[in-house]
Amino acid sequence: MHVQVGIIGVGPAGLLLARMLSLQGISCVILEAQTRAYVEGRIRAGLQEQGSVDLLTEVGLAERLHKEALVHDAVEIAFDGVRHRIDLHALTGKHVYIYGQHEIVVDMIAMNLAAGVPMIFEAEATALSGLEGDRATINYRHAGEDKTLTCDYIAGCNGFHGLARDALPAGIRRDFDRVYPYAWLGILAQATPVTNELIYCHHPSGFALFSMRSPEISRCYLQVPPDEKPENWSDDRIWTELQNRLGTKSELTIPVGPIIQKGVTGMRSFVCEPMQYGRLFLAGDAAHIVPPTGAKGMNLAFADIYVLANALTAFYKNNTTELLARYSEMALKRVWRAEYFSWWMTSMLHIDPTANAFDQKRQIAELHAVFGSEAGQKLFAQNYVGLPFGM
Ligand code: RFL
Ligand code: PHB
Repeated sequence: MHVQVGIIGVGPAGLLLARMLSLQGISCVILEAQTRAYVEGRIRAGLQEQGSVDLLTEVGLAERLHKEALVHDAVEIAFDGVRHRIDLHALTGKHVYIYGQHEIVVDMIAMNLAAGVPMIFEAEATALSGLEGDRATINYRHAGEDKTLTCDYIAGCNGFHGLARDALPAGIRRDFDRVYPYAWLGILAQATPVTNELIYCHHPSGFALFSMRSPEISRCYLQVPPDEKPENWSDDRIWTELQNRLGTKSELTIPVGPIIQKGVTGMRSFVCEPMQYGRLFLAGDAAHIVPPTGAKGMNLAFADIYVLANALTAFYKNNTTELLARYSEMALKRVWRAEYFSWWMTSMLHIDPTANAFDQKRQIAELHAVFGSEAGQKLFAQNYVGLPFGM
């Protein structure tokens, strides 16, 4: 089988690319190692930037999102026992949206299938070749058989633990990496969110985040050691610690309810450069990872795809390879801004177990400097709501 673009991975990146290409009449196939039920049930991101929602709306993928998403004007940052409300909309004119990544994935799979985009589940890409030649090949395994797909271009949208990045020759590829000395214990609970906005907490016992998926479902996170086991955290212990980290001076009492999911996520920053080699283009987590604090991972995947889909469209419609040749440079500019912001927000709000007394005092002073001034709040807000796509 030959297609113009072979896409590896039914995640947000691969699904948006398939949608944008199919709207332009560019043929593509998506290969996915997992089952449809698995990818549709994978609980991950919750916060969409305005730019992501605008793009999803433009390509007809946001009908249900606009009915069900919670539209937020502000977030709260709690430190030194006090909650500070950051009015994102007043500071930037933009909103952020709460709508689960898996819901977007459900919507995008349905729309792509309805548009006739072939999607092969339980098809694991095993090798890429011909990247320097006239056509590229993806070898994959499906239903117990080895198969091949040839294509003009390959989009490696296969997430962090995938093979696409490894197809870049060692002499060309450069990795930039930082692993943080803490992780997040994330829970999903049948409990009313403590307020109707997100609260990010800096607390001597560690960071906490109060988020949500709906007015009935809370999504909360606690900073834990990197090797923490979720089994060490009973429901009681989780709720007690969440209440503790919300701060003793807070008048809020957290509504508790059954915890329906819990898991530990490691925290790292990672960038692979370049994001393109020959006929292979990397997008989303396949090329870069951010710690989840700034809620940037999926939004960054969409921003990459915006650049890549436009470059592929320019090639197939106008026969120009200029944008394709500049893909890596253009995408990386925004990637590094999001990497910087995610690192900054993470470093400001978490307790670093290696920090000394000076570092601890300096961290509190930084929080006052940023959130106690309008200039600081504005810098935070502009980055948090998301930089423009295609900047
Ligand atoms: P994905 O979603 O990992 O999809 C990659 C897909 O590729 C498949 N795959 C293969 N298929 C075929 N052959 C192979 N060899 C393959 N290898 C892999 C995989 O099965 C998978 O289906 O990558 P993509 O599309 O780049 O999307 C990235 C996002 O998923 C990720 O950045 C976000 O979830 C990060 N993230 C957040 N991002 C936000 O923008 N806002 C948030 O609020 C937010 N919160 C979060 C998050 C991530 C979290 N965790 C669990 C890491 C909160 C958490 C806790
Ligand atoms: C989430 O709801 O999962 C979420 C929200 C904001 C973040 C990270 C995760 O910064």
